[in-house]
Amino acid sequence: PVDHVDDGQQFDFVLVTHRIPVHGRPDAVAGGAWTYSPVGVDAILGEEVGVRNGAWVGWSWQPGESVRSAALGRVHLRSIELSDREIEWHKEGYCNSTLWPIYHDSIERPEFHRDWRDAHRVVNRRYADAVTRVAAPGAVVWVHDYQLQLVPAMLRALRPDLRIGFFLHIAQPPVELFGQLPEREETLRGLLGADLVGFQHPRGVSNFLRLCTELLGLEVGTDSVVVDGRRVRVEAHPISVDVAAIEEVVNRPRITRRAAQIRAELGNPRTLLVGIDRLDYTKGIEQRLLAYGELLDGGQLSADSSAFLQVATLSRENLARYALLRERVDRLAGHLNASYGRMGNPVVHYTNRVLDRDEIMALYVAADVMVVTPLRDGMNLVSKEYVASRVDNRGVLVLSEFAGAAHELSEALLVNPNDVDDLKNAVLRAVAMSPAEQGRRMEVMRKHVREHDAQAWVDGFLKDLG
Ligand code: GDG
Repeated sequence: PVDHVDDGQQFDFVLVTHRIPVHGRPDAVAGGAWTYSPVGVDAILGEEVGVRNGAWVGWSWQPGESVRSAALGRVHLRSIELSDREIEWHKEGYCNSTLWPIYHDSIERPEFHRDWRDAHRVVNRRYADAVTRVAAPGAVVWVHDYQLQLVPAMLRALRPDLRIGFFLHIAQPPVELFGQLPEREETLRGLLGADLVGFQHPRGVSNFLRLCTELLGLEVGTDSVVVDGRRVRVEAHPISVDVAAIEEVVNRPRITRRAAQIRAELGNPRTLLVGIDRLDYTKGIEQRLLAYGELLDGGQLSADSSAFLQVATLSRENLARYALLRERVDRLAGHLNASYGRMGNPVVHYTNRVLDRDEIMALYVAADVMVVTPLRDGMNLVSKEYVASRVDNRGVLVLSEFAGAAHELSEALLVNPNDVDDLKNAVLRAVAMSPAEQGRRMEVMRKHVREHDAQAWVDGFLKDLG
């Protein structure tokens, strides 16, 4: 729980994300407090805000709240309010139904509505205004992700004294896709308000530079763009996971016991394949289940020797295409169980529940093969978390070449998830892989994520932002 403060204080470091990691209502019962609960990347970012005695600005996911400030130790939270209409038009509309599909290969068709765009502009402006109130002269401001791409330029216009960084968590599309966006120029100009624009993958950098030339006619170098006489740096800063924290958790006896218990509950299959994703059409959940089904069908795998456990936490449930996806995956899992499972012993274990962090870690420990097959993914932290969790250097990662992580985790079995045969072959190779080969591959990948962990990502970005 956090205390409320609203003291007009200003800060030398301001982190800006669409949401701040709190729940509860600051003005409600329960002691009138938010609960501040950052996990994963949020925890690392929160530590950085604390170390720098900074402020964190974002939406608290609470409609119509009245208290907007709180402090947890040295983390000062400042919340942005969004109306129900803005949640519908800016978040569910523009962010999740216009931008998200375009930035994911238009797997699902993007929708364009001027009302959504207008709400999006208003909301971005609200974030920029909130930052100007808490940023001290010359402060460093780090803005995150696709929901807030207009903020850097708005901030620069309001406060040219600020040092502004922007990081995009999803993949920057090439001109052939990005060019569909009616607000393509406005979006690029929004980002160019920053001093440093960071992407997950070198291809994000080259796509962005090409967009600046082709759509804005700007002069670009290999890692910068000149705009209005200013040089904007454009760099790849692949995000990562807190390897030390993950290693600490998976080494706890309670987690190893739970991992063994999970395997026992699933009938101690010789090979346990696991997938963990938000239920999103970009994650390739259907593709991997189809491939697994064909392997059962062809007799290359059996329900006696293998089991598939898929965690697909519900997300964006208000949107029709996510509801339809849920129905399709439900049907597919049901079909596989009806065809290949036995009474009381399903072959696909499928849940939409949000599991707690320890349970996710136990699943990583339990998984012989981690199947990560997105059709497009900025990075994909699940693949890096799995690698970080394999302290015994065992286990195989099957990874889509369309995840940003494939650029770094080259010792994974890389697949094209649109190619069912390729997926099937990779799964069979994973199942049959010798412990020696598993160890050799996992060791290389573990070394990489240890040397490039989440703290290194934060430090690298902020050092270059200067
Ligand atoms: C976006 C980009 C980029 C999942 N289920 C549960 C749970 N999780 C956790 C995982 C992981 C995180 O959620 C998912 O991260 P991903 O990176 O895989 O995917 P997105 O949500 O799409 O994230 C992505 C990322 O931003 C960061 O830049 O990598 O490309 O799309 O940490 O462990 N955690 C808990 N219960 C669950 O049921 N506790």
